This record gives sequence, C-alpha cells and structure tokens, in this order.
Amino acid sequence: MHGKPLVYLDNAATTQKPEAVLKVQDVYYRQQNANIHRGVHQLSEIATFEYEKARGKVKNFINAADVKEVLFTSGTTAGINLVASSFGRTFLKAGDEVIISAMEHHSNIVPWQLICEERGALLRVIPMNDNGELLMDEFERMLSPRTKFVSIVYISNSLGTVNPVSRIIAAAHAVGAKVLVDGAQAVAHTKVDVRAMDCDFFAFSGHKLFGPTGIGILYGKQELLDAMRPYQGGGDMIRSVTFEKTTFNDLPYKFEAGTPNIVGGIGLGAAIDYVNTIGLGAVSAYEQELLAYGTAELSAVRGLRIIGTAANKAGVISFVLDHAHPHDIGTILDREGIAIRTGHHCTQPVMQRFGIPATARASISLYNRADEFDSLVRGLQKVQEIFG
Ligand code: C6P
Repeated sequence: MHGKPLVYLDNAATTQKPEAVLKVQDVYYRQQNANIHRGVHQLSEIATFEYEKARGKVKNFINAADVKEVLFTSGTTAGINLVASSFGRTFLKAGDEVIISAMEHHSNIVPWQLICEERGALLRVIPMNDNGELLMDEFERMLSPRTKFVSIVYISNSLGTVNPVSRIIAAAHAVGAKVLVDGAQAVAHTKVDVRAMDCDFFAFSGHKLFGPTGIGILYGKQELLDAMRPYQGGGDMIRSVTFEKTTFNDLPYKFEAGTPNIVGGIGLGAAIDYVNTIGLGAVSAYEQELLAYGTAELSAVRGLRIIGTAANKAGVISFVLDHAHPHDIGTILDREGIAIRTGHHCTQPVMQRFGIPATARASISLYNRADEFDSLVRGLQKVQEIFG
C-alpha cells in the first residue's frame, strides 16, 4: 500500500481470506452452480449438498444440538434484526423490558429500539466503568419478571472487552428472560459452545471469520424458533400457499426466505475448516500474547491513551493520541501501509461514555505478528512529528 508492505490491523472490520475459501467459491461457480432445494436435476442436488454440508460444519463449530437451529443469514446485523423483529412480534408486549449494554454495536441497539417502540416495551442499558467493564451488580438489580430479553455483545468491537456472557445468561434465565449473544467479534478469537453457554440465540458474520461477506449465522434454540413468527415471507420458507392461508416450512428453512447466498455458505464452511485446522485454542493463546505485546508497545507512546482497559480483553486496542484526531492518525498511518480503523466503530454511545469523538483502533488476527506493532509505533511517531 503506497509502496509499503501492508500491515493489516483492521481485522475487527473484516478478515483477509485464506486460499481454501477462495478455491471453494471458484469451484462452486465453475462446477456446482445451481439453485438449491428446488431442482430435481443433479447439479441442484450437488449445490444443495454442498450448502447443507456447510451448515453441518457450522453446527459442529458452535456445538448446536441440531442443524435446524443453524440459520443462514447475511450477517450479524441480519441475525439480530431477525430476532428483534420475530421474537419481539411474537412475545413482547407493553410494559415488558429489554436489556442491552452500554457497549453495544449499533446493530444491537437500533433493532431493539425499533421493536420496543412498536410493542410499547422499555429498553434498558447496563452501564460500564471507566475500564469498559459492565457493572454486573447494576445489571443484576435491573432484572425482574418484566425482563423479557437480554441482548449482549460477547466481545466489544470498540473496547475489546470480553463480557461474562455465561453469568449474564444464567442471571437472565433466572427471571425467565431469553438471551441473544452478539458473537461478531468472538468467533475468530475464542471457542464458542452455544450449549455450554446456554444462550438462546447467537449471531455472527462469516466475513470476520475468514469467510466471504454477505453470509452469517443465527443460532437459535429450536423451541423458540418453532414458536416465533417468520421474519420474511417468500420462496423456500413455506410448505403450502393459497390466497387464503400459508403454512410454513420446517426449521431452519422457515427463516430462510428466497434464494440464499449459496456460495457464501460454502465459503463459510471452508473458513471453518481452516480455523479448525489451526485450532481456536492455539489462536486464542497466540493472540493474547500479541495483545499483551501491542498493549505494552502502544502504552509506551508519549501522549497515547488506550480506551478499553478491561481485565479480560481480546482482539482490539482502541486509543487516542494527544493533539491528533483519530482520522488524521488513520490517514498518516495509511501512507505507511498500515491499515487501522478510525471513527466511532458503530458504537457512538461508547464514544459518548468516554467523552471522545472517535478512537483509532488496531485489531488483530491470527496472521498478525509482533513486528507489525513495531511498525505501528513507528507510524505513530511520524504522526507526532507532524502534530507535535
Ligand atoms: N463491526 C467493526 O469494524 P455485520 O456488519 O453485520 O457483519 O456486523 C455487525 C456487527 C455487530 N456486532 C459487533 C460487535 C460488530 O463488531 C459488528 C461489525 C465492524 O467493528 C464493522 S462496523
């Protein structure tokens, strides 16, 4: 980039794609391309087989009980909107409460605002401390029989905080509330076991897990998905249609209206194979070392303040620098070949909480190296030469 070797530290936005993911997509379009679940011809059977095989890989990857609980979506955002809309329209009523946290991505705020407004429910927010850790006592005090839903981010994209999701889920279940975990930033960094966690829903995006864009997963417990209204109507989600009455297809198809992103699903399957070959245990251990190294290096930069200093962190180092706006930092680093993200990271309430307009954010993946943080620090020294 700009004649320099790329230092890619924007993995929370999206990850780079391994050869194996590119290969299966190429093979699909050259040799297997057909619509799925519809054709009696062999090509359609092959495409259907490959797509459903990928669903099976996702099921094993997150340890769902059944493929019926694994819905293909276009990404985390679509998964959360599906739950807010469909669970909300089925179960939420006036006076109910939905709880989210102060560090949610906009895609885990706005869908809940919309449905709460529609149903006359109240949206409540778990506050956090100056390190970017949720105030769990406050959360536990908020819970009551009115609480119908808790929707919480597993790993914050702007702070890096790893939230105690198992504790949150157990406390919510104790008052009869259901829980969605936004796993967008979790799946590439830590082993996810939806049954051990006991979440009711879990959403993530393929593109943050080395897969293609436009594909994602919503896990949901079967009894809840069975009870929920469909989200969208169209092909594949029906059993029979007349002008008087429509009956719906079985799970997972009830929530998969229309021709899906077939190649995306197959690509996500290949991405999961790739991650499994390396092992998330090894990934997590390596990334924790990298995070510690990067945190120490950046902390030593004059005038730099890290935003998000939770005891339990993963993947992300957000920071501000005296005298330089994050956008200027990002632009100068870009000239050095260093890709980071700057801005509010779709978490404006986090910026408001810390009284800052934006941060610069370095986010890591398994292919990053310690020396890339050395390059980042040299880049920041250039920023300081310019801004004093
Ligand atoms: N965060 C980031 O740079 P989609 O866009 O649907 O793939 O993912 C949305 C989303 C939901 N929750 C969390 C915690 C996220 O981090 C994201 C995406 C990117 O931080 C793009 S804004």
